[in-house]
Amino acid sequence: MRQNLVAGNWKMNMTYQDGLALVSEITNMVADEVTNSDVQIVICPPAPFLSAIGRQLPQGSNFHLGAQNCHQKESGAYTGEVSAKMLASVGCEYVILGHSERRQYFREDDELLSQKLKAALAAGLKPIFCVGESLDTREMNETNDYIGKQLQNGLFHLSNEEFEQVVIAYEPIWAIGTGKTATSQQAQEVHAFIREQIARAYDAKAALDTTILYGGSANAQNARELFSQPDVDGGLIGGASLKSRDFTEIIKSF
Ligand code: 3PY
Repeated sequence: MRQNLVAGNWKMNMTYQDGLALVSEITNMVADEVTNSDVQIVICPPAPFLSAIGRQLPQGSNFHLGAQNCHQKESGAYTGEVSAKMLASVGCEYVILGHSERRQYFREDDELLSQKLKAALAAGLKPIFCVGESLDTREMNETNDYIGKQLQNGLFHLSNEEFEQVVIAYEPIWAIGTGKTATSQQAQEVHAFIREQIARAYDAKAALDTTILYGGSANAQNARELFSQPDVDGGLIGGASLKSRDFTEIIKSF
């Protein structure tokens, strides 16, 4: 179901103690706003803190726990890896898949991401599936082609029922960790394009019902403008999710 959603992607930041302190600040600062609104908040800490952070989130509230990655197999001899089933067993409801940092540094391609999506869905997790173009691709006017292929090859193999569980995040690579943000108009154009592609691959209802987040240096200053766009349903937040004041301002930006 389409909903306003803000997810904090901590990436490989924070110690256990800092993470607990941050979550306690966030939940205290926005307890009332979150209870009285329909915005969903997903906290995605590093894997070792998931269980403890999950216990700290107010139960039965709009706060949810998410992971930053999962392995494609359910279990086995894959030293150092974490399966979707394990994530679900510690209370995760969401998992980020296909973040450009994983595509770039860990060579995750459409084929692998397709397997990870299936594994996440089989474990009952909701994937937050990331797509986004490089600066070169944008400057060559190939953004739509590029994102269309990422969707087609990585995501649209899912059945209608599986696809209903998916959140999409548009994260232009040139805006990640660079301090550059897409203008609200650039974000809106790509989000509208993604919705059109969903309508073609599935149907108009699926397109209307899908939550599409913007990510890439979204912050307390630009969130309101971005979230006011008709096809932007919230944000996948990097650096600004590590500061309670910034993250809570973003949560209040709808
Ligand atoms: C960023 O905003 O830097 C992100 O990559 C969010 O996932």
